[in-house]
Amino acid sequence: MNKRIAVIGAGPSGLAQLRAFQSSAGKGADIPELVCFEKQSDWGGLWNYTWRTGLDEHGEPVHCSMYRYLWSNGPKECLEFADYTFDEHFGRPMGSYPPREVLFDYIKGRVEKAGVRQYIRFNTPVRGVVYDDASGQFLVTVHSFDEDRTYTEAFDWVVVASGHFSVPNVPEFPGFSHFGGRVLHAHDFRDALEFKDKDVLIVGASYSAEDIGSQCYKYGARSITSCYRTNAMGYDWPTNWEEKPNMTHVEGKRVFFQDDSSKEIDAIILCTGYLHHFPYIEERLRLKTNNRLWPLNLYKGIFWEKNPKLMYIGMQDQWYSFNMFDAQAWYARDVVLGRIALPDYDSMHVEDLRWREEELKLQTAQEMYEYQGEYIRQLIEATDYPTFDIAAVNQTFLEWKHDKAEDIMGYRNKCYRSVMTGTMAIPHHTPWLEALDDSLETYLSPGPVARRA
Ligand code: FAD
Ligand code: NA7
Repeated sequence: MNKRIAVIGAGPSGLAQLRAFQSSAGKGADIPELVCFEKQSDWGGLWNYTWRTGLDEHGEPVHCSMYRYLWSNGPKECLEFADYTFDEHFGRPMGSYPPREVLFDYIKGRVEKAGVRQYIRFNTPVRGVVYDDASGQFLVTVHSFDEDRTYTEAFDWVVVASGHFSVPNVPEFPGFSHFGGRVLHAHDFRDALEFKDKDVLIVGASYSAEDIGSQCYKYGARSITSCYRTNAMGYDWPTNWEEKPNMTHVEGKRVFFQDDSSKEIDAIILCTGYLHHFPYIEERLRLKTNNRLWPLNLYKGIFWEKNPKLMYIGMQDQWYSFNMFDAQAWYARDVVLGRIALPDYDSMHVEDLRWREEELKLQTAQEMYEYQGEYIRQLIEATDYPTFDIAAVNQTFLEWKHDKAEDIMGYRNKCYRSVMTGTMAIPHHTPWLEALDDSLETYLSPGPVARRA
């Protein structure tokens, strides 16, 4: 095939796309030339941890939003690759909520086996994507930091897999500019030990709020106050954690809340979410959405309806993650390979609007992950991605929700069964709250490892 496809980003979504094509090539299919542009020096996306915050060594915004001591916030059994199981990678059962480094190792294992690193140009941020109506191709402009050179190449398709949990949404509250402590966004949070013995305020009520607050608690913050805009998280928090309605303003180090209470605070951590931000994509091709289950204008949640040679992977809010990216990548691949035909614009958009209509009716968490599960099921049905029991994964999500409601600081000690292999997870050697060392070495060892100072 004398065609070219650009994949932007080598995180789990971009790697899923490379793996999808490689899998077809392995079965004898003629695939387009693959070029993946990755701005970091390694693959893994958010899972590729860096201590850096702000700008990186090249003056590029740091992509990483993960932090030290981050453990999976959902059961690994819900994100397992159907074509590369935890059993295959680790060769033995383990806990259900591994730390970041362990999941990073798993993500790498699949793509190392697939041999797709050769397609990736690292240290190469994409600076521009425009569609050239005359040639019917995309012109992708990138900068190579290794060569200190900006260049443009033409592609027949573009897959945007640059993620959407990296550019912080940063609200401002009156008094911030004179706050006597530190204000930071979750994106710049790296090490909970910084907040030991401090009174911390967490703004927001979603995953980052819950997890960063829990990290601060685990590593010795004096108190945690969290505040919400819409709904309280409502867990049975430890005694030094209180939840309040949103903050209104700050005076010195005192933070005021909507219930007229106030508290002296050392650090405010804005866990206020992220922006879908694609400044490098020309306006008429650019996805604009908030973080939700059904961003509009993407047929099948993938294809830019006005120009479906442009595809987006992983742009949804994520109950499902790695295996959803796979389902999308396999589907996108089959469209590129001509195995699946796309309908005309009107039909695509009507279907798109139908999914949005359904999304707007969702009330409960259960309805939400079942909705996303059904979406994935339909995608998988159309391709040769190994089918798996979505209903069973939904059931695991249900148990996870119950386990969290029962014990927010203990749910990570629970174990679930893999729907891919039937393997039951086994408890980690140290309960999560006491497991201060999150290294791969310690996690995989039979017990805590004595580490050099
Ligand atoms: P990313 O992982 O963000 O990867 C995008 C890649 O694109 C990056 O490598 C980036 O460098 C590259 N890139 C960006 N812009 C450019 C550019 N202009 N040019 C070239 N390359 C570019 N999911 C779970 O399943 N379980 C969890 O426990 C979990 N925890 C999370 C915790 C945090 C703090 C966050 C922020 C997210 C978490 N997630 C979790 C969700 C996470 O979004 C997915 O797991 C996954 O990383 C998404 O993959 P992605 O490839 O779509 O995006
Ligand atoms: P989310 O899930 O998008 O949540 C953002 C949260 O921030 C949500 O609770 C919002 O409240 C809250 N928010 C946003 N703006 C404000 C203001 N101005 N004031 C108060 N609260 C605000 O982002 P997360 O970072 O938690 O999670 C993203 C990913 O990271 C996720 O996949 C995880 O696995 C890790 P709302 O409920 O909208 O009122």
